[in-house]
Amino acid sequence: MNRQVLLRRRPTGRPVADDFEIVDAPVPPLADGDVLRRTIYLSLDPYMRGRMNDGPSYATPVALGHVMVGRTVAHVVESRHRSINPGDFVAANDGWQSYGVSNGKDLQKLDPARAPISTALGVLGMPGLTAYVGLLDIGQPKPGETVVVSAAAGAVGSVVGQIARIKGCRAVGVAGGAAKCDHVVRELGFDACVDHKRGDLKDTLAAACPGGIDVYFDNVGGDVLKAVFRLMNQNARIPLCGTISDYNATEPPPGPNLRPLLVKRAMIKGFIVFDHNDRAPAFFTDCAAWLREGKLKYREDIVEGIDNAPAAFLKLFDGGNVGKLLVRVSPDPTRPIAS
Ligand code: NAP
Ligand code: FER
Repeated sequence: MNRQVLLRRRPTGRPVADDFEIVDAPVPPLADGDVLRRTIYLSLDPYMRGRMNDGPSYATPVALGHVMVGRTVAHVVESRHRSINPGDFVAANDGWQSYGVSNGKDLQKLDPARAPISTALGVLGMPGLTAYVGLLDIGQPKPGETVVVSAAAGAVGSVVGQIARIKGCRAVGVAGGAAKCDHVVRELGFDACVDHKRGDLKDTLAAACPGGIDVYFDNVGGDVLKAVFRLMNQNARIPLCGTISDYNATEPPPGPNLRPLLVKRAMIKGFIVFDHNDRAPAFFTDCAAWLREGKLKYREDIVEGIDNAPAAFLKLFDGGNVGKLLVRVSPDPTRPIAS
């Protein structure tokens, strides 16, 4: 049977368990050319919150009663496709379910010898590419500049700060709690990390950025963005990647004063990773090399079992995850669980 997590109801504010429904459906039969795969990892990402809403939006909402969307890493169990074979590992877009079937056009083959297959959802996947294009193409960091990134211990932010260091910048993270900040500095090698839960962000951020801020890679919006504005240098760049602090808001949050953008001739630019697929080859070459050389580290937060996906999803909004949030839907044959 195919266990699926469906969108049962559109959430108001923070999603709750009753917004989802867990069902068992039959695995669909294969037509000629089709590929059946078992999900190993499901990626949980903040954009999924937007897909749960109705109304005008950037992307088609998940229809009520349908499987929640999401990118997956899977093991091919049966294939009627010419070049995809049982035993192959693939990245797919099967969503929150334990099996997927398609004609294979949407599948990307993975080589477990090249990198752990789970990295196709994180450091070598969409979040990694987001960090790469947002920082390098939009942020345009120069050696010696100060780069600040929020959600610094997360999937995107952790890569942003490490690439900033590789490019000769001072990397300053903003993260929730002392343990995360410690991880960001000690394990990921940032120069400093400021705890946004301490409440004195204006002062702590200023102390961590004595030369001001040249690039702010914004993952959260809200109060962190407000604190950054005061510290911007002339011609600062702000790649606007996400505003997770308001994804569960029920009314529009009060906006910051934008005047410092004018005074500092700063540039703020929104971007969406899907418009930058032309950069995927360069991203993959660079990040795979940095991983092999030990210059790029990553952490994964792996939750066991698809039934736990709805509760795990909320970690993104509570700051409960360190690193890329994944659900292990079935065992990973390339990486047996240590017990
Ligand atoms: P993530 O950072 O792994 O997880 C989300 C983190 O956001 C949480 O762990 C939490 O960390 C932080 N957070 C949540 N609520 C917050 C708040 N109110 N104030 C400050 N921090 C808060 O997630 P991710 O997948 O890497 O995504 C990060 C951001 O990038 C999101 O905004 C996402 O929408 C965006 N994104 C955009 C694109 C694009 O194409 N533009 C692509 C991918 C991702 P703390 O504990 O540190 O607070
Ligand atoms: C995200 C937040 C916003 C994201 C994408 C968007 C992929 C916007 C997408 C669009 O407008 O098409 O986390 O991740």
